[in-house]
Amino acid sequence: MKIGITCYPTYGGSGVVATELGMELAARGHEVHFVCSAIPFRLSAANERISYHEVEVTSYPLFDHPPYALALATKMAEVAEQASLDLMHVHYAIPHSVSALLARMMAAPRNLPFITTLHGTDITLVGNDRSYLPITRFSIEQSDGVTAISNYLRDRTLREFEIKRPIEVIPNFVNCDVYKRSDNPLLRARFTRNGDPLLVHLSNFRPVKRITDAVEIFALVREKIPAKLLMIGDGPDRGAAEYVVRKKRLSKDVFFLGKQDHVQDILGIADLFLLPSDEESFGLAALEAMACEVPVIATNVGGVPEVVKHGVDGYLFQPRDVATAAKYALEILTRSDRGRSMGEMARANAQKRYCSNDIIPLYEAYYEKVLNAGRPTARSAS
Ligand code: GMT
Repeated sequence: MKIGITCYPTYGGSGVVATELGMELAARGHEVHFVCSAIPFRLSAANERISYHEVEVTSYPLFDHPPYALALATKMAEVAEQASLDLMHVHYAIPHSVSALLARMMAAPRNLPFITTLHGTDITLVGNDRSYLPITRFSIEQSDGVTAISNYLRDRTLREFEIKRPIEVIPNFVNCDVYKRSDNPLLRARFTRNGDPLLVHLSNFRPVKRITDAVEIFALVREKIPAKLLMIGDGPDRGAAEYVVRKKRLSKDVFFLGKQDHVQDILGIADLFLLPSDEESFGLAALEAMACEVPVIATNVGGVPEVVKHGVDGYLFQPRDVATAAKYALEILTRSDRGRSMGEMARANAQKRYCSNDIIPLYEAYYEKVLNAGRPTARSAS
């Protein structure tokens, strides 16, 4: 198949999923065209079946806001024509599904179906802003196929947007051959020389991630045992988290590593993953940690309980209850095996339910289903 993929290229879960999906599809023989405003940050162009088409958004003094959605629609239609795309697959509804809808109309009479994958904040935050709700609902209704990355997100979208069409759940995935335990002693020695436990957090540091809570949890752990915290990522709340670190005199114990390309290397040496978000429709970073045999302590919100089983892969706690999270963290880290058996269980569960080898074929089958539904014979038969 020839597949166009659009996503936000910046540090964020939806871009990661779209990029990993494109690379997995190319490895399985499909031709993949990324149509984005910049190269997605995890995209390695090692595969000849992957191309990248940049959306150039020109500005003009008259425009308060450069018209990204229109430039994107134009580029999608152009790429569809030049590369004879079979379909477009857009990640994050706003504004990508609206652009794909325009591109489908521009491409007519050529058939250019599009699939929208909902990731979370496109529904839970942006889509619920009254001004965005009608157009988000419209573009979801108009999509040729819609997927959501958890049951929670599907149910919430159907309920809050009063959507009547079916939404297929295709969960996020992890490449279990790439994300695995590495126990790299040299890398570990960069952060801890005497075997102290390593806690880790990974996100885009937006307010919804509550990264100051990650530091607060660590501070409570650090009061009881020596330990280090690795903060991977960057974003608006980094300054606030650095302030808490300084205030609690933890500067020697907390490392802000910035945006990292190969997060699996760091996850692979960690002992515990912290995900204290206020809202999380899946929690991809937690799954990546689990695949690396790292137990997870996460908030009991959104789709997280579908991924992390309380008492099995780690523990769940109520948002902002840092004391309970710290208690769970200490319970794991002070065990004689420092949570290794829980980590092994976490990997086994990640492998059983979320390996790319099992999830990518679900996308392929869904593409086929959408393509078949759009073929003239199928239309006249229905
Ligand atoms: O977490 C973010 O704010 C980024 C956001 C995105 O769309 O880039 O992440 C969402 O999509 C991820 C990938 O499907 C999910 O794992 C995250 O749970 C989801 N974030 C939220 O729901 C807050």
